Amino acid sequence: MSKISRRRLLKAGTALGIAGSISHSIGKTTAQSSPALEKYVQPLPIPAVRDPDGKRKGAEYHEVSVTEFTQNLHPDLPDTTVWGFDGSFPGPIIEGRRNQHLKVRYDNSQLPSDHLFDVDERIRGTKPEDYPQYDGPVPEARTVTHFHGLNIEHASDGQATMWKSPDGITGPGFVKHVHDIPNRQSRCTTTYHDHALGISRLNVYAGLAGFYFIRSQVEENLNLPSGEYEIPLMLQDRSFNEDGSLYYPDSFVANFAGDTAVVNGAVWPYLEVEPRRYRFRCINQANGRTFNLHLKNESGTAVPTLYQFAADHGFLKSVVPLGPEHTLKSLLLSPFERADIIVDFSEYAGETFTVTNTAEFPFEGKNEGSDLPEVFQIRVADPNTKPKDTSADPADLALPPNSDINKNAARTTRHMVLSMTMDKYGLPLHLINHSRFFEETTVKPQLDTTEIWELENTTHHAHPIHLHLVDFSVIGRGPNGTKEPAPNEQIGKDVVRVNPGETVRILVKFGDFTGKFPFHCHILEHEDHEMMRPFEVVTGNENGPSRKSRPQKN
Ligand SMILES: [Cu+2]
Repeated sequence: MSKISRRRLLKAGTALGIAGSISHSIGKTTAQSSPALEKYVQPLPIPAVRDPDGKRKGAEYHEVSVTEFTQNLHPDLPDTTVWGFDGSFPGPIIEGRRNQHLKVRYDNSQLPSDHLFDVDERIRGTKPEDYPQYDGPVPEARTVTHFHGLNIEHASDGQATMWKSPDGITGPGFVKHVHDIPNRQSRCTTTYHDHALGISRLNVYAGLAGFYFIRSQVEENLNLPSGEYEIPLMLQDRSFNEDGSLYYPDSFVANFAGDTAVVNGAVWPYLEVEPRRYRFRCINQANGRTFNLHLKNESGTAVPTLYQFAADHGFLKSVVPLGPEHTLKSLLLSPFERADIIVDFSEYAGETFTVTNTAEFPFEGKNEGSDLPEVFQIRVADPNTKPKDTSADPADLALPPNSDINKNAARTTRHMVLSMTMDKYGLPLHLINHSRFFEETTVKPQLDTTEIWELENTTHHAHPIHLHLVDFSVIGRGPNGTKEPAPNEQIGKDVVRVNPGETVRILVKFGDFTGKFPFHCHILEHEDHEMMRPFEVVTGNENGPSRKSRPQKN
């Protein structure tokens, strides 16, 4: 399979006078239909856990390549040119242990200098004049890898202006090559993914994402299903051209979703399980699509309960059962939200479950049905002898106490308005407090203080709002921010869904590091087009040195 992408061929074709079709849709795009691909004909791939490349200053050290390569995503689809980490899409699992330092460097020097997709220069961050006090070049291909949800110093955060091009040009925010990760925080399932200003949507869609786990003794003491019974699930959507290449619109669209489900880099895969308990680490890693997941028994009978014990970080207050017999019927994940769940298949030998999706796109909080109604399939084996399963019963799993954020400690309340307008090109422009990314930093929490942020959504679509550096509690939602949040989103969050017409109230403690960090919508098309703002954690004099972080309880 040629490494030349369709887009590069089209560019050449246009130069020769052959017109390529260009979509100028500004709303939701359905311009492209992927080839029809048979569902559930290939097994779910499980990403490998990455071995460290050695040690540096006592910390395990990883040096991860960022390259372009081809990978087969479905047996009936020609190989797809993607970008990925260590030559795989998604990248390998990088594992940290709580309170043990890890150092990671990303090497993108072998990446092509032209992008896999068209870079729309109307979007901020794609040209030198977009940056304040910067007159260097802004190459088309640039990457910077962010570790999502980590309690980490500014310089290691992998922020939007810290990008680097394959030939070594660095963005104005670039500080250092090696990310220093202290892992001084609770266990979590999270992700490392691209965050380059103005092209994050393109880089992540090209494939730049992988799992990051923090494991802890506290978690291991719970006796959860482990080893081959612990399954990571990275949920994405993609669209394809007939030649197998990824389809993404040539011009900016504010809402784009693929028409094909991709899980762990495979189109509509199936997973074979034994009739026993499994743990699933779920992340919605789609650019902009929300998933509202249900199990459907193909024989029309009952389905097992999904027992959720963690959201983005740490542990929930207690296990939350999800399913048709419970208060919460489904697992709702907006982009980059996570869920750790246990499912017991022991009573379902020989049965097949389809994982279905009822979230509309773009998501409006209605759950009225999806254009992508199926995601993957789970087939339970029917062996002669029942497998031995000594893992804990999720129905009465006692979860470790969380170091809850004290609501009474909040001294500052900030109101943030999520709004939509049009930019000078007529493109939909989503903003936070009517401000763009490079405007003055006005949000300056004091180190070691707790704040309440009120996120008011005045637009017609839901926005998943993410804060770097911290995890937070969700203390209210609904029209006035006073409705109790669902039990599986109350604590341990770093992304929160804000539905249209809602005000979501979050409780945030700025505990460990000073410095500048972004908060943004995690719909990548919105984030790329200005729905991102900075906050700066300051000490009394605003310029105090970055303080060492302290271990947390679990
Ligand atoms: Cu948004």
